[in-house]
Amino acid sequence: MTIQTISKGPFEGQKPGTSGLRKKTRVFMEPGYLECFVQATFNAIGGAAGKSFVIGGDGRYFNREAIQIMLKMAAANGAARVIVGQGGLLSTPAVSNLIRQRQTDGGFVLSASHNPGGIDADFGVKYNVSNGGPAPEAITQTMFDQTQTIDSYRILETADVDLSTCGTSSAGDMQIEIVDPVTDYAALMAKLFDFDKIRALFAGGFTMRFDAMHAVTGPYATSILERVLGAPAGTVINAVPSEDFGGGHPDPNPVWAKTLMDEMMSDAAPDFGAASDGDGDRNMIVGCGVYVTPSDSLAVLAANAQLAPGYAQGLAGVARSMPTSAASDKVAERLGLACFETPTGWKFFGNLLDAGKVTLCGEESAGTGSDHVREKDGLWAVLLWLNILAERGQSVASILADHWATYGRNYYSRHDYEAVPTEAANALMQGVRDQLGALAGTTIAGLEVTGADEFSYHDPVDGSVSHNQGLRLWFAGEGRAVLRLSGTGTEGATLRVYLEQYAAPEADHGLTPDVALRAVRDAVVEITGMQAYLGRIEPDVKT
Ligand code: VG1
Ligand code: CO
Repeated sequence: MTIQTISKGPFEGQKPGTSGLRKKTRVFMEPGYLECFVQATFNAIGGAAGKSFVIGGDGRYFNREAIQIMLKMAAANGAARVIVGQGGLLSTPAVSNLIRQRQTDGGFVLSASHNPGGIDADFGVKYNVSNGGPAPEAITQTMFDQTQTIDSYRILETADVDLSTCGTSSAGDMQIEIVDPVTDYAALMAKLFDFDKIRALFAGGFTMRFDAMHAVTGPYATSILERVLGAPAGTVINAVPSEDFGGGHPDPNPVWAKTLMDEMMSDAAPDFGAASDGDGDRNMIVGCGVYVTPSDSLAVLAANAQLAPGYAQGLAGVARSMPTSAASDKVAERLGLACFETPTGWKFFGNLLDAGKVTLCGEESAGTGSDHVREKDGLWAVLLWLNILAERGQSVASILADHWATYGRNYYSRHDYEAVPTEAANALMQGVRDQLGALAGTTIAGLEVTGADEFSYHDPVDGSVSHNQGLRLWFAGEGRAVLRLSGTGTEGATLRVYLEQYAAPEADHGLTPDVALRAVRDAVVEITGMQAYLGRIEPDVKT
């Protein structure tokens, strides 16, 4: 075993953001960089001695090299056992499941999620704890503190492990088990959903397109949808994970999954379309001719989950991240379910799920999940939709229309302003913060502001408080805007502006989001002084 001493030079500590640590790939490849982050993580959890971990990633550039380094470090730090996905592949929800099923102490996911991959793109590492969920803030803070003082890491000098075949081997005293990435996950899905019903749906001619975006869900979707459920070959497209995701962003939204969107909006559209992101935790749902916003998807799933065997007992409650629309609140209210609002990032759902307070969780950024694991789960959401479609025998469009007629429609859109100079983004946010106390009661761009605040979350389970979780503005007529800075970007700052407008059950549900959200957007442009700070009011991406 070698203890490598490092000069503080190349390593710059950083607090893991909403979803682990993300950096340019070349930064992670600098000698000692990945190593220091991994050692800081081991130190933060009280060492790795005698512990067991799961390791896998989304197959992006540097995935396998990083795993080899981490295995040697785990061995040198005295870990007892590491479970690795064959070929180095494991989706984020599959890692969460393996941690829980095999009762390991934690796990690492190597991914920058929906960010592009390649030597000149992004890489990332997430650490999950023994409940299968992302490390909570107390641990990420300790990891960060460790990165500030770290001056050495432990690594075993040994040969690389063959990741390509399942089976057991060892590195020093540590046992390594290479497992098929799909098997355990597929077994869990078979327990939650009525596979016979879904099989019958496909056998009856129901058509679907699943875009794996050259990322990790390819093998999962091909195995479950095509092999187990009998969907025709070719249902899953872009199914082979590639190191640069075919040159695109593996981000399942109408912008990056444009080919799928175009097909779903065409005359030749299949009945159902879906996509997932780099690490398989996000989902996009599209019906023939109709896009389902992630906020609406959460609400529809909450209203219909009982149709699937795994949720037949009903839901304990529903949680959504603060910027997510209130569509799921409307369902919870009517069905008498508990309802929670948490900061952005899946780690905040963990306590609620562990305490049995909620069964379903969701984020506007295309993340939906349940208490089956402690991560959001892209393919799970797709299977729940399929189970509901099989039970209801209606199209996605008619399920959505029924839903809006019952609960009303929460028009919703997120506008992203990317690669903004950090100072400009901070100044814009501070400018709004300074006005918070004076906004309520004023009329801006013709719209009355009814309230404004900065969101702080009080965790009802452990009592912890998280401040500065986004600026909220409410408007007359159930309009809302939220402003926050991204924690996952790797270039400058990304300003996210979330726009929402409720339309009651009897109101017009046929407007385009741009039209329905115009008044709220005009007010936000004026309140933020966006033109002055950013030199523009048009976002880079609208989802
Ligand atoms: C974004 C999303 C957030 C999500 C996070 C991780 O964070 O907004 O909802 O939890 O990505 O998703 P931010 O800070 O950039 O807004 V993923 O698929 O990385 O694991
Ligand atoms: Co992801």
